Amino acid sequence: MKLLRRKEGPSLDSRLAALLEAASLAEGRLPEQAVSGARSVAERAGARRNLSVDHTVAALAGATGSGKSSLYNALAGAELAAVGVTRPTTSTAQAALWDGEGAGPLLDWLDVPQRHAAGAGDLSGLILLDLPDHDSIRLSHRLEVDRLVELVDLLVWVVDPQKYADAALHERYLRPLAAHRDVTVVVLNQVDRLPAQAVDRCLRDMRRLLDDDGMQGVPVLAVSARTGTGLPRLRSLLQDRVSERKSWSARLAADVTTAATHLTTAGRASEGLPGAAEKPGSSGRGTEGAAQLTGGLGRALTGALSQAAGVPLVVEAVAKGHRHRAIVATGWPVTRWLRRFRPDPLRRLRVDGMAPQGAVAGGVTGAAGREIEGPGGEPGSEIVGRTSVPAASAVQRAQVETAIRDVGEAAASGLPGPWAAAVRHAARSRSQELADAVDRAVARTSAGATRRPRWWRAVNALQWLVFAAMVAGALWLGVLFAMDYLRLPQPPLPTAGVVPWPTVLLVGGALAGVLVALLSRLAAWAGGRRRARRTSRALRAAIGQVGEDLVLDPVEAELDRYARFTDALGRARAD
Ligand SMILES: Nc1nc2c(ncn2[C@@H]2O[C@H](COP(=O)(O)OP(=O)(O)OP(=O)(O)O)[C@@H](O)[C@H]2O)c(=O)[nH]1
Ligand SMILES: [Mg+2]
Repeated sequence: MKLLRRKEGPSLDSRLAALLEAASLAEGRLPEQAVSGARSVAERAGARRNLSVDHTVAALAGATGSGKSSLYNALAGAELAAVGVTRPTTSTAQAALWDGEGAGPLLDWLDVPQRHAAGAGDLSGLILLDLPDHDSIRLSHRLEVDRLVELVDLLVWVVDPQKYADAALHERYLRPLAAHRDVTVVVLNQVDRLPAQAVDRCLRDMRRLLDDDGMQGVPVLAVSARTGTGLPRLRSLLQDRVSERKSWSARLAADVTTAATHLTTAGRASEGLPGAAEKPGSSGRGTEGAAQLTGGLGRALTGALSQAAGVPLVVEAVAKGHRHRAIVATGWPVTRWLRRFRPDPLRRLRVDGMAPQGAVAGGVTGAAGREIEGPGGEPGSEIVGRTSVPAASAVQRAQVETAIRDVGEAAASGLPGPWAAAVRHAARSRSQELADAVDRAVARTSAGATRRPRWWRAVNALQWLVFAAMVAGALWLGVLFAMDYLRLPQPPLPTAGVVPWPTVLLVGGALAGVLVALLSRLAAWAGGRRRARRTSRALRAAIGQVGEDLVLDPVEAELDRYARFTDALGRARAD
C-alpha cells in the first residue's frame, strides 16, 4: 500500500502540511478568504480522516425534480424518501446506509440525523445522501447542499434532459469543483422520457459541457429511476468506488489542490501589476535583484543615510577637532591658551558620546517625515547619547525615502502583486527607527575620535622644557641687566661660541618652541586627515549596517517568505 502511495506522488499528509504552511506564510499578505479557505481544508481533512474510512459518503445532488429522491429510493430498494409533485420536495438531507455499523460519528459530523438502513450486500460501506435541490427557491436548501457538497466523499450530480445545461449547476458547482473530477459522477436521469437517439445526443452534449467545465473524464451515465434503465451500471460504479475506499482521500486531495489554486490566484490577483499574471508560480526575483540589493542599491541607501546623518559634517569636524586639540596640547605655550577660547568643532556636534541635557537627535526621519525625539525614549538610550548634528534637510530625507523605495522596487520586481506590495512594505516597515539608529551609530562610531595620540604628551613636555629654557634665559638676562644698571661688577658670562648662554636660551627657546609648534601642527593636520578618513569608513560601515538591519534584512525576510510560500504551494499542489 505504502509503495503504491509513493508511486502516486506525495502523500495527502505532506500535501496538507504544505498547504497549511503556505497558508501561514500568506497570512497578512493574501486575502483572508484564501488563507482561511486553506486552513478549513486542513481542518476538514483532520476531521474526516479520524472518522470511518471504511465508509464512502456519496451525495445525490441536483436541481429540483431531476429525480434525486427517486434514484435514492431505487438504489436503496425501498421508498425511503418522499417523491412529490410539488416542488421542491426534499428539504433536509437524509442518509441510506449499507452496512452502517460504525458510521454514526461520520454522520454526526455530516450533521445528517435522518438515517435509514438500506441493507447489506453489493453496496456494503456506502452511505448515500439524498440532498435538497441546489437551485432552490429556499435558501435553507441551498445552504444545506453547499454545506454537504463540501464534506462528502463522492458527488453524484443528477440531471434531467430539460435542465442538464443549467448555468447554476455548471458555474456554481462543476467549474469550481473541476479538481474534484475523480470524485464526481454525472447521472442523466429520466432517459425513459427520451427517444433512443436523443439520449445519445443528450449524453454527447452533456460530455461537451463537462469538458468545458474542466471535468474531462467524468463518468456520465444515462439512467431512469422509473424504469431502472442504467441502474445496474450506476450500482456497479458505486460499488467499485466504495470497495476501493479511496474516495475520501481523493476528495481531500482535490480540496487541497483547489485551496492551493486559490492561494496561487489570490497571490496573483490584486493590484493588477503588469507582469504579475505572466509569471505564475515563478519563484520571483532572480539573482540579479539580489545582487542589486547587496550591491548598488545597498550602497545608494548607505550614501543617502550617511548624507542625512550628516556624515560629511561629522568627518570634517573630526579632522578639525583633531587639529584643534593637537594645537591646545602641543602648541607654543606662549600663545596656545588663546585656542582654548575657541570651541572644539567635534564637541559642538556632540558626537563624542557626551550628550548634553535635552539634546535632540537630528538626522533622518521616517516615512512620515517626523523628527524623532532625543534621549528618554527607550531604556538604555542615554548610554550612547545623541549627537547634535543638524537635522536632515527635506532633500536629504527625500533621498533616503527614494533609496528605500528603490530597494523595495528592485526586490519586488517580478513578484506577483500582493507579494510585491508586501516586499515594498517590508522595505519601509522600520523606516521610523532609522533616524534614531543612524544617529546612535554616528555617536557610537565617532566616540573614539577624541582619543589623544601619545606623542602629544611628549611634545607637550618638550614644549614646556623649551619654554622653561626661554624663561630661564630671560631671567638670566634680566639679572644681568639689573646688575649693569646698578653698576655692579658683571659676573663671568659663559658663551656658546660667541653668543652668551642666556641669549642662546631665550632666543633658542623661543625659536625651538615655535618650530616644535609648527611641526606639530603639520603632524596634526596629517593626523586629522587620517582620522577623518578612518572615521568616514567606520561611519559608512556602521550606517551600512543600520540600513541592512532596518531595510535590507526585512526585505530579504519577505523575499524568503515568498520563496517558502511558493515552495510550500508547489508541494501542496503536487498531485
Ligand atoms: N419519467 C420519469 N420520471 C421521473 C424519473 N425520476 C423521477 N421522476 C419524476 O420526477 C419527479 C421528481 O422526482 P423527485 O425524485 O422528487 O425529484 P428530486 O430531485 O428529489 O426533487 P427535489 O426533492 O424537489 O429536489 C417525480 O414526479 C418523479 O416521479 C424518471 O427516471 N423518469
Ligand atoms: Mg427529493
